Amino acid sequence: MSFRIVSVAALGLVLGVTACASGPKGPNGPRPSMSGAFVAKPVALVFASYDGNTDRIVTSAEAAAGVTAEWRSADTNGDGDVSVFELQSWSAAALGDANARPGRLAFDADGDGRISLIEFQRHMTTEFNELDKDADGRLTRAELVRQTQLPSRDANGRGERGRGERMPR
Ligand SMILES: [Ca+2]
Ligand SMILES: [Ca+2]
Ligand SMILES: [Ca+2]
Repeated sequence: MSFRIVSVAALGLVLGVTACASGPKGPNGPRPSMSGAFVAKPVALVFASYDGNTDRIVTSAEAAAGVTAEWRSADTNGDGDVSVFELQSWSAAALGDANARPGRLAFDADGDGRISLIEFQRHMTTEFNELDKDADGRLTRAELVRQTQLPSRDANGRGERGRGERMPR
């Protein structure tokens, strides 16, 4: 098992570009890629749990049902809103840490300190669409995990390349 959970911030920056730049189509690709660890955003784990028919693919319908049930379970006192306190408990249980992202700022669009069902659905839809790279309305496991690239090998601390591999013209 070489899975490692890392923060959303780290993922978003490092990965989007490299996935496009180096596809699996390389003609000489027998060498296994040792370039980095496989990682999953915490919210990807949540979506994976919505796979109702266990075919390892989460459809938008499964996600919609899962998100609604998720919000209901987060509203532990049943008052029709998820408070900041309730959200923290939910984050700790569902995302693995009370401070994991997405957090309150992402969910609470109107800033009233409560997460309505609509707000929860809207942001989770955004997360779904970000994960759904081919935009086919289904999340495959390949879309839920990513492989990181190691920083460059030179020991000079110049390891933060990888984002600007493609120079703008
Ligand atoms: Ca509540
Ligand atoms: Ca709100
Ligand atoms: Ca997809």
